[in-house]
Amino acid sequence: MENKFKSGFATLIGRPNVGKSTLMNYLIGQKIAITSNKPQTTRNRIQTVYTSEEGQIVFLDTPGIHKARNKLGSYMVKTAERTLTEVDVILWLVEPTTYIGAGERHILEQLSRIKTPVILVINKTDTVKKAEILTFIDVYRKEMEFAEIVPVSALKGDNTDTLISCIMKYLPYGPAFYDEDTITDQPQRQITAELIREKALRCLEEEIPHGIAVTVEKMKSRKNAGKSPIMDIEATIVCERESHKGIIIGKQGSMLKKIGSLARPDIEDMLECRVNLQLWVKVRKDWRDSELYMKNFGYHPKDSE
Ligand SMILES: Nc1nc2c(ncn2[C@@H]2O[C@H](COP(=O)(O)OP(=O)(O)OP(=O)(O)O)[C@@H](O)[C@H]2O)c(=O)[nH]1
Ligand SMILES: [Mg+2]
Repeated sequence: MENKFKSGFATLIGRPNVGKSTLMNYLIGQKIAITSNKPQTTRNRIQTVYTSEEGQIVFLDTPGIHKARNKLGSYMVKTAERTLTEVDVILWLVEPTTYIGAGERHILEQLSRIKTPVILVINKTDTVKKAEILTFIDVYRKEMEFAEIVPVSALKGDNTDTLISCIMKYLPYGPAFYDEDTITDQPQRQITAELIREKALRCLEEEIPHGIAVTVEKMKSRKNAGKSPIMDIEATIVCERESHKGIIIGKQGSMLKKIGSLARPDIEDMLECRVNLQLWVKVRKDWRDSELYMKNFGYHPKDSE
């Protein structure tokens, strides 16, 4: 039995907004990566672990591959592309459409240079008619040879069992990398910052969400809280302009309050205790082009080289 166990790494890549993080969360059964309907939500590589009797898959969720417009963008794209050569199998997620745009062409070119097996995952099948899916498969099949083509809906969980079986096929036999109860390598402090950023992304419009970073300054269990522990958390939302700061704070602090009250229950679920959350807003002009600030906010440019 023991020597039949498989284990290996699978990266999720694709253009922004195709549903990589939603799919990864669904597959591991927990919300670890934040998601939103705005492109470029994920900024770092996020590692999670799926374990079954058959084997262990270590998933790498990555930032969407796009045309970078600043240092943060290049960092994100490099972070994603670097995973291609580090894994046993690549999951390339695409939208359910017959149109292959410049974004997909760029990814096809990257994939043509490597030997790692690629599973094409056509996501969001809940948004199209079943009969149409075959035409998408045909269009992509002409572009390159895929190890497998699997249509799924990350939102509804359709066909995800098939996807897991397909991934297992391409993993080598070997012992698990992590305990079976390990879910992620993300520190709680980082998930806290990300959950706050997710609510900011969801509440704010226009260009503001892209220029936001979140730092957690304090995370401390309150002493003498008795049977029902409380964590005191202080975090800062960093933005790029004074005018953005005003919008993030909102009229009499209403927007900041909204972001905080949406983030708090999620953080409480994750930490499994009550949370007292205090949010601040700070301006750091054009931080997305400053390596120093990026490093401060958890995006280490050297890591992606
Ligand atoms: N209808 C439908 N929507 C989906 C599905 N999967 C993801 N979405 C939605 O697509 C949007 C983007 O999802 P994300 O998981 O954040 O996408 P991503 O690929 O991780 O995006 P980046 O991190 O920006 O690269 C969200 O609004 C999701 O709810 C799906 O199967 N069906
Ligand atoms: Mg994502």
